Amino acid sequence: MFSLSKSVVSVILGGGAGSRLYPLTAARSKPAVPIAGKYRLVDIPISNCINSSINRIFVLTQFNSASLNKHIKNTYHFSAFSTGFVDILAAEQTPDNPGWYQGTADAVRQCLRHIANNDYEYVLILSGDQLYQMDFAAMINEHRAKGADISIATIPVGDREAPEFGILKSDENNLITSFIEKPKKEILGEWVSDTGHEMQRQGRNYLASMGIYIFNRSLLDSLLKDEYPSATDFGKEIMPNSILKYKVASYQYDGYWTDIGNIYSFFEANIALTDDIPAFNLFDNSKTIFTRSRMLPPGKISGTTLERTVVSEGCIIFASRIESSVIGIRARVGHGTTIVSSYLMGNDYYETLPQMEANAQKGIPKVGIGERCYIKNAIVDKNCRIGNDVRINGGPHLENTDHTLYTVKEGIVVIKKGAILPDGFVI
Ligand code: ADQ
Ligand code: ADP
Repeated sequence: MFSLSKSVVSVILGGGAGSRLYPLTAARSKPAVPIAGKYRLVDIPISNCINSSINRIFVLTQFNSASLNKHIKNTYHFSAFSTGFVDILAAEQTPDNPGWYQGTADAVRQCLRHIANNDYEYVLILSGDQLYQMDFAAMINEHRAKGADISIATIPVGDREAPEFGILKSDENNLITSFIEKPKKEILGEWVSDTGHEMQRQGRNYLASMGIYIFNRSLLDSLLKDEYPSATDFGKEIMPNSILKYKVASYQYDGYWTDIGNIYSFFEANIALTDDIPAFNLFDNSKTIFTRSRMLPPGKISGTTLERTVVSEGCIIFASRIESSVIGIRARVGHGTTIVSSYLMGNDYYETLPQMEANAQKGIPKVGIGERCYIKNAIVDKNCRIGNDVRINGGPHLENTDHTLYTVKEGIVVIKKGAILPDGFVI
């Protein structure tokens, strides 16, 4: 009998150089970037796999960060009666390979010898930087029912987004007939598909690849090793070539899905969690997002008006007002402070009172946000020390810059991990 846990392994592409999420990726690999106050990016695809009964998972990452290892090791434990595991495969030097993964296909090729030690029929390839809750079982069932060689999950997108994605066309049986990676705006007209009445009404006229692929085991082996041994990317090389030779199916998805590969989309996806009914639902019993259980104390909040705010465990908050913001674990916010449309990632530890006193004598602010601050349109990475009367006013009026303490990208101010902003600092 077919069983997902016995027939499928999943490979999560944890990230290339990670430059689009800089400075959040300055000291950690992309899968370890904290999201939604208490999770890490990699928890999203791993949770989708586990919720779909796929429990053999590889995370491919460009560099092996201590925080990613610790997070995976402390979070994903499967019982002795299960075949499940989450293994990190970091790019490694071998005698016949000098260095990093050159792209998505190269990353999978370099890891095949580790993956191939398992028993499986299908490989599910996922991106590590997307926010969505998808049942992969339905996609795999359709792949099998169609007798496809490859399936690509697809979603209708509009004119603005189409040039950022692989765009494809399919026939009446949902088999893909043409594929182009990141088409120029000028030729989009040739790539319009019948996406259905509701999607067309929303102006979503193109079928985009979600970068989620199912490959039959033997085909993936032969594509990467024999047919295209020097291809580096799935989107640029493997997919456009494969549709000419193989049965490649489109699995159309119309739930919430967003790519969070850059600072602006990462910021937007986090702030969207504060909507009254967020498109990405953290409160769904059947689609738990797993993460490390930390045994943190309950949050303590005093004198604060909270509007559409998501607050994680272990916070100590005395602010005046927090609005449309995500407050991460162990965050500390002082009296009189206002925070609007911001994501505070929180802290890794609490300072003791003697540590705070010793630091105060040296003029070093406490970990967290001080008193009477104003923070808007910002991401504050972990363990920052923001003094009193600090003003951070992000928005489109700011130019992109990279300062030692912070970066501005598309109007979003990112305070770097562990940065110390003295009293009265203004951005
Ligand atoms: P992109 O996201 O632009 O397009 P790519 O940069 O190759 O493609 O990244 C895909 C995923 O792989 C991302 O999660 C990325 O972090 C990761 N990745 C990239 N290089 C890697 C490397 N060297 N090692 C490990 N991981 C790596 C792709 C497809 C498009 C599709 C979009 C959907 O090519 O066709 O439309 O995804 O988001
Ligand atoms: P990141 O979340 O930025 O990727 P890590 O997960 O590697 O970082 O670091 C978090 C860990 O570091 C926590 O478990 C915490 O115990 C520890 N840590 C970091 N700084 C301190 C500090 N100053 N005092 C005590 N523990 C710390």
